[in-house]
Amino acid sequence: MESSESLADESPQIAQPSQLPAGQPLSATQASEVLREIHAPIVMLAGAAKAGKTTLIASIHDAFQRGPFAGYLASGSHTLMGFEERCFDSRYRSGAKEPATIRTRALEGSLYYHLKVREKDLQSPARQILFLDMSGEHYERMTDSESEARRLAPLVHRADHFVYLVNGARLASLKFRSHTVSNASMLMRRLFESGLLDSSARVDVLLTKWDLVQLAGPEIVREALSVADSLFPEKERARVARFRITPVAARPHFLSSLTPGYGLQELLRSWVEDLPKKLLIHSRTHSDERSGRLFDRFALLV
Ligand SMILES: Nc1nc2c(ncn2[C@@H]2O[C@H](COP(=O)(O)OP(=O)(O)O)[C@@H](O)[C@H]2O)c(=O)[nH]1
Ligand SMILES: [Mg+2]
Repeated sequence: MESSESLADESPQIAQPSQLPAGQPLSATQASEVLREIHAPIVMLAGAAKAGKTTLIASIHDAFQRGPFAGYLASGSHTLMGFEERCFDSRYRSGAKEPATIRTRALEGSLYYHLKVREKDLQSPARQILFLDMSGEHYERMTDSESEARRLAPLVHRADHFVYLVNGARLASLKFRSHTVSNASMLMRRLFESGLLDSSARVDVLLTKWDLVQLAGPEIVREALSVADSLFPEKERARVARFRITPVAARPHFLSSLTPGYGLQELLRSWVEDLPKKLLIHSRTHSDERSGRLFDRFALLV
């Protein structure tokens, strides 16, 4: 089986661990080193090209430049330069009608962004989080090919939160809706059928660019919500530990009344605060009081 590192090998321009202070996004190997040190939860962002993955990460960084966000202050990042590069393009074009984000090149493979946050009252220790941004091409290939899905399996299993971005603007558009729906349901089916999402998975479906959906009118908002709801059958939702659908607008259009990072504050809190998957599995195993085996009950006593 191929390891997750093989994806990082596709990223020739990524710095080596010794160059970490450069603040560039981390490859899978570098992220493992950070993880060993800090036990940060991993938030894996999945979705077609242009769904809004990179913008989401950049908008969280941007929000922290303005002040507290989700009740946190930013207190550092190993990947500051990477964040800055992602944000630069949209800041530079702040006068433009449509904010734009530098495209995640296919060659970049899997890139991790690290963030350290602290409650704004500074009463508790800093918490850390890693976002995994992968080029949409990986997900498109995964939809078509079982072997690509297997290739990504170690990353999906390792992620504490599997976040699937559905392009809300496309969901709201008559022209693109059926294509968006069929792609999204094919990918979710592949993830369930190949066992990539199991009973320990926490899945967030984000309906991105919600500002554009709202600008299209209340009827379109209702339609987009009901299409999104029907995309993920109850039976599949019940197979994972948690399933939520949240409309978000990382970088709203200037005509929209939504504020930047709309919908992301509660999500960020939950991604930071929820027990990492590893600990969750342990705590579940240990609290299995139904087990009659003495050895299992022993685990409850220690
Ligand atoms: N109006 C609007 N545009 C957005 C929003 N989020 C992302 N975009 C735009 O959608 C395009 C694709 O975003 P990007 O983050 O590069 O998608 P990725 O390929 O999934 O990483 C860019 O032009 C973004 O500026 C949003 O919340 N509202
Ligand atoms: Mg991208």
